[in-house]
Amino acid sequence: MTTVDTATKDQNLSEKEHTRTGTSPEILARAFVDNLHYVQGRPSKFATMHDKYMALAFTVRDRLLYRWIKTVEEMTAADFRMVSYFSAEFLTGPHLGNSLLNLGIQENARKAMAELNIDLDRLLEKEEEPGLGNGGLGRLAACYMDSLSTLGVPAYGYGIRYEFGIFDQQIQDGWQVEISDTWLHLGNPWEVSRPELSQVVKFGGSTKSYLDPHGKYRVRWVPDRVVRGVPFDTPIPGYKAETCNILRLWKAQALHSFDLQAFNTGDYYAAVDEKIVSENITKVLYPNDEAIQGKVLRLEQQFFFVSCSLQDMIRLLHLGKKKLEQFPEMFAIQLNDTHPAIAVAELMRLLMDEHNMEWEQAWDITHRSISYTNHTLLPEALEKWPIDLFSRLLPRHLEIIYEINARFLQEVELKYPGETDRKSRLSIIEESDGKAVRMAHLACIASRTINGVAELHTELLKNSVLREFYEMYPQRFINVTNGITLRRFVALGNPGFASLLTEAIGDNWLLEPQTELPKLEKLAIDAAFQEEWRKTKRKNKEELAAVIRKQTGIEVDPDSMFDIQAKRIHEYKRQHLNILHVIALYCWMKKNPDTQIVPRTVIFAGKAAPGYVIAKLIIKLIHGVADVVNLDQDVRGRLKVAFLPDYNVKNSMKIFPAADLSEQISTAGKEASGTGNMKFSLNGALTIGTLDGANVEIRNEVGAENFFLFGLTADEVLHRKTHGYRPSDYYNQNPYLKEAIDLLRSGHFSKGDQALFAPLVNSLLNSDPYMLMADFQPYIECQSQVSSVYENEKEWTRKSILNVARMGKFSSDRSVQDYCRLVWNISLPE
Ligand code: 26Q
Repeated sequence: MTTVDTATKDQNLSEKEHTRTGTSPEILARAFVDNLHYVQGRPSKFATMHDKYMALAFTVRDRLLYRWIKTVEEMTAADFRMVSYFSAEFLTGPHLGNSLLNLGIQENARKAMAELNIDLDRLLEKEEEPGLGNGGLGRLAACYMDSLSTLGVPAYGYGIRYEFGIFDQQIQDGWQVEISDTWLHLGNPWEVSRPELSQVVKFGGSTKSYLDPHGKYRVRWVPDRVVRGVPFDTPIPGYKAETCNILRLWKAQALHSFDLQAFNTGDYYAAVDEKIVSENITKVLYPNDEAIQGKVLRLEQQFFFVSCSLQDMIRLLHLGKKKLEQFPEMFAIQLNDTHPAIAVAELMRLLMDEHNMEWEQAWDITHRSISYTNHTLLPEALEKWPIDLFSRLLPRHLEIIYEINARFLQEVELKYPGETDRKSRLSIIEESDGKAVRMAHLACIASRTINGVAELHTELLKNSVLREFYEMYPQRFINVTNGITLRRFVALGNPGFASLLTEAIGDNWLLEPQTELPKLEKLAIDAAFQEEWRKTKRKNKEELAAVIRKQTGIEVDPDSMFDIQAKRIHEYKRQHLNILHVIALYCWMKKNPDTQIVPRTVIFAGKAAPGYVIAKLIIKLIHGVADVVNLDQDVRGRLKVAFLPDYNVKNSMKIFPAADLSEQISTAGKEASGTGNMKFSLNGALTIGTLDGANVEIRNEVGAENFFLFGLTADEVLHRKTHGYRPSDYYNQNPYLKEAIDLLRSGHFSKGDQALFAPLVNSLLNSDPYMLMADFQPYIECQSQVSSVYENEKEWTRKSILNVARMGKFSSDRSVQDYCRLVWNISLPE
């Protein structure tokens, strides 16, 4: 008898009838009341909205855990290869709505709540999202978890349970202010802690070599600190699927919470010191993306979760009565960028030092298990760790890395005899300006495959940042274009639109978008369908307008074009190019007070890394422009600007559905892929964008005629840079650009303060590393084309429909299928 049988046996009930597994409205209502009473400990009449949210969350969690148990039983029964997705970030977004959708019990839950006089939507609103990521990379990991479960691929997501996730953003006087995130303060009903599965992680100290009784050379690591890692499991259900995988996040805990000796001698602070220092490791998410800072705590975080996870995998291997040699057959480890790349050295150490394996065999196992995904082309964003910091924290790993490097450099010598410069460029150890460990090199040398996240990105990796690795190992390099889950970002975020699609083409588009969405094409010029299409968009815009009013006090007109840029604030993403266009439009409107033009609402959202001064200044500029434009009677009804604070997964689900125009305007060659571009487009927005990241493929799919393209290509950007780019020439030669910049310089958007935006203006005029000046004119011309197409409602709608019809490729199910085939060698269940 399986455990699943025993779970329902006690009441002699079938799965359908049992309080913990049944899904009818009656059973859900009963389970809810049960949980309200016996988990929350609240009489119904005193229950707060939070109590009710918790009671429903626990009700749903029971059903998830039931599926998880079944998944484990299946996993152990068969010899599956399992994915271990290693990521320092998982940006899951709220769980309740998504779980209801994936379990197929949205309607029944709504009925159950209605029975009890509770509005389900209000409960959904209560959920605070786990902000355990910065942006694209963390959200991608969450989309892949959804797809893995949906496709029935056994998988663990391994990461860090940060006590404080990404900060909450407030705006004060136009400036970003960071407020610490306290997502755990009311408890987290979605996780189950598993203290019995804790692992111990070592830090610091030194190594000692010795000969074992067989005369074999061995190394012992004598750490000066040990920390316990406690796993917290969150079940991740698939959509309409049996499989429910687990996201296993590690929390750091002191091994001994109290140093009694210190306490007894009266030193209370010393007594709790270990506890505080240990628990610091998983306290807070570093809020910077792209830019790196060599902070020891960050390396501690990375090593901590990687070590816990690898030890957990070895435990699972033994549990399945398998031998260590079978590790690569049982596990495919995916490194989500280099943040977990220390896994290479840690797996080697575990196999050799703790399990007695020889170097060659350990290396073979490591190489066959690990693959690496790169997410950046910015050389300054490649992770490296100063040697002294590294050796103090991980002395044994540094020795192992030196040995990996020595062997690798021999291989390089064989292939390129005498090429010393090449060797120093390829070496894991950077020797110039202070020795450092280059994590991308470590990852490349060990990995079975190395992938970029969009076709262009992979090509650029091969001929720029990783070129010489490509020359060494051409067969390792592959592309897997990113994708997003349509369940969260279309079905859940845009329910009206989803119903419209389902009425038109049936509901299988959520699982087979590549074959089903194209069925919309024949409706692209159907007048009645177009009308419905516009109605849903209009309704979404009204909802967003209400959010904007509530959050910012700004009134925006849902009949105007919603032109939206929502993403982290970064110079390379060029929010300031967008705002320069707004300034140019504003100038033009002031001079042409009576000309009828397409009214626009330009909306921004996104967080800046707290230490990124220019990014924060861009936020201030957007507010400065908004303050002027929104109050100016001359442009009334024609132009509005709004900055929506605190962009996160939850807010984004209201933003994507309401967009007419999606801004994807990074300097070509800088954005690895982008995934917001996909989310907007799949919600019916048209894109204005450069040939960057996945934009290239989006344009290929939707057709050049349905994509507003402008700007230099990646090749042209490079060419200009190497042939003396002079940004001031554009300023001097383009009167519109000059006027916009001069107005900005004059203090017009800073209450007369000419110094405030000077750093921005100077950067643009003197160096302009992201080539806004060169792309300005093409951009405003392209924007004016956008306006003229928008004027033709039918034409715009037709393009919008075709756009959605052709976006099926960008489902994360397709990405995960690609990984299964090209990287993990996992065949999908029928
Ligand atoms: C590294 C070291 C120390 C502290 C922080 C970091 C760090 C943290 C997060 C570095 C980078 C990140 C996040 C990067 C990221 O989100 N990249 C984006 O990944 C997306 C998914 O592939 C792509 O679509 C985007 O193009 C890429 O910018």
